[in-house]
Amino acid sequence: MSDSPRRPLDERLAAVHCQVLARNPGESEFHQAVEEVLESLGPVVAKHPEYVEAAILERLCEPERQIIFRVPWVDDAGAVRINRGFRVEFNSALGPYKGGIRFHPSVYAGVIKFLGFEQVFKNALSGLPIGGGKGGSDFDPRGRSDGEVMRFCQSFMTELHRHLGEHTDVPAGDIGVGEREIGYMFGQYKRITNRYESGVLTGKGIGVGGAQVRREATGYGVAVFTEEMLKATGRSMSGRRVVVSGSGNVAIYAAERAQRLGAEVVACSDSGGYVVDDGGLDIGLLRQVKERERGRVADYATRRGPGARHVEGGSVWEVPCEIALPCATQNEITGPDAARLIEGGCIAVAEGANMPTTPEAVRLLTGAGVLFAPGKAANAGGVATSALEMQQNASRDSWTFEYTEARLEEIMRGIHERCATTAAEYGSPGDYVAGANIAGFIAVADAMLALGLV
Ligand code: NDP
Ligand code: 2IT
Repeated sequence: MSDSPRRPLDERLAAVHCQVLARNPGESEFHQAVEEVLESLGPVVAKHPEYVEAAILERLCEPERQIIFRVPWVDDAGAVRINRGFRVEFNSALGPYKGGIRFHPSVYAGVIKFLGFEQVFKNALSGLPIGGGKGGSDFDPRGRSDGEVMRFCQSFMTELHRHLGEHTDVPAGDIGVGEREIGYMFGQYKRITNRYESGVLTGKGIGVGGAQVRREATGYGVAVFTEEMLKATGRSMSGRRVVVSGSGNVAIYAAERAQRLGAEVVACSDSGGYVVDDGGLDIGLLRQVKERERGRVADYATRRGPGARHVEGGSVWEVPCEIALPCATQNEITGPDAARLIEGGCIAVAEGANMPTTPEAVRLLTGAGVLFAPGKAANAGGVATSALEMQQNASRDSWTFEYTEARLEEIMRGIHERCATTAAEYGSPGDYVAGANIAGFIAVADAMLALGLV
C-alpha cells in the first residue's frame, strides 16, 4: 500500500479503488499501481462520462484471465523441487497480451498483477498494437546451474505453452529472465507444438529469430527519454553525474546510452551493495562480469582496480547525482532516499524499473521540481522493440541494428511528446505521471468501447 497520504479520489474512482482492495486482499504492489493510475484519472472521467457508463475502469482493474500453475523440476542433486508459475493476461483490447516473465523469489500474485496492470498502459502509450500481460515464478535462479535453469524453463513452458500464441499471448524477459531463459522456453514451445512460431516469444537470441537492439532497448530508451525530458527544459545529460541502480539488462544499457549522451555514470548496484567508480563505469567490464560470468558488482570493483570501491549493503541512493536512473526493482527509492537525492542536487529521475519509486518519494521529488519520468513511459522502449521483433518475425525479415535503433528512438520521442501534450491538455503541464496514465488509459478505453462488452 502507498506510504503517503493519497490525493482524494473522485467518488466514481474511489468506488473502483474500494472494489480493487476488496477483491485483491494483501496484494499491496497491485493496490499501489492501481492507486497511482486512479489518482491521474479525475479530469478524464469528468470529461468522458462514457467511460464510467461502460464501467471501463472496473473492467480494466480485473484481469481478463489469471493462470496459476505448479512447476515441478529436478535439481542437480536429484531432489524434486516445486515452484509456482503465473501468467496474468490483463487486457487484450489493443492486441495480444504482451509482457515479460520474472523469475525471482519475491514473485507472488500481487507482483505479477501490478506488473501486468502497468504493462497495459505502457503498451498502449507505445502506440503499437499490443495488449498487456505479465508472468513469472518464485523460482530463484541465483546459484542454479545452467542445467537446472533449462529444466525449470522447460517445465514452466510445458504448462504455459497452452495459453500462448503469436496472436494470443507473447511473453518476453524481465528480472531473472534473459536471452538464455527465453531460448530454453522457445525450444520447449517449439518441441511441444511442432511449430517454429518465432513471434510467440520476444527477446530471443539473434540466431533464433531475435531482433537487433532488443537486448539494449529498455536501457537505451530510458536514456533517450531522459534526454528528451531535459531538452524540454533547455538542459541535457552531457557532463552530468548519473547514478544507475541495478546492474542487469536495463541498468547496463541505460548506463551505456547515458555515456554516449556525454553523461558521467558513476555508480551501479545489485542486491549485495553498490559500486562507485569515479572514472565512470567501464561498460565492457561490467558486461563481462554480469552478462558473461553472471558475477556481482563486487567482482567488477575488484577487477576495475583502485578507482572503484564496493560498498557492501547500503543503498546506491547514498551516492549524490544530478540524474538518477532506478533500474533494479519496485519501491527501491523511498521517501528518505528521495530527500537525500534532492539535497544532493538531483534534477531528474527516470524509472528504468517498474514502479521503483514509492508514492511518497514521487511526491517529494515532483514537489521539489525534480523532473520525474514514470516507468510506463521511460522504460517502454523494451516492449516497443519486442513489438518490432514480432513485426520482423511475422514478415520473416530482420532489420539492421542502425535501422532498429532509429525506430526505437523515434518511438521514445513519440512517447515523450504524447505524455507532455496529454499532461498539458488535462491541466497538469510537465506532469509526466499524469500524461502517461491519461494517454495510456484513453487509448485502451477507446479500444474497449469499440469492441463492446467482451
Ligand atoms: P535483471 O535480472 O537483468 O537485473 C535486475 C537487477 O536488479 C540486478 O542487478 C538485481 O540484483 C537487481 N535487483 C533485482 N531485484 C532486486 C531486489 N529485490 N533488491 C535489490 N536489487 C534487486 O532484470 P532487468 O534489468 O531486466 O529488470 C530490471 C527492472 O526493469 C525490473 O523492474 C523490470 O521489471 C524492469 N524492466 C525490464 C525490462 C526488460 O526489457 N528487461 C523492460 C522494462 C522494465 P541481484 O542480481 O543481486 O538480484
Ligand atoms: O516490463 C516490461 O516492459 C518488460 N519486461 C518487457 C516486456 C516485453 O514484452 O518486451
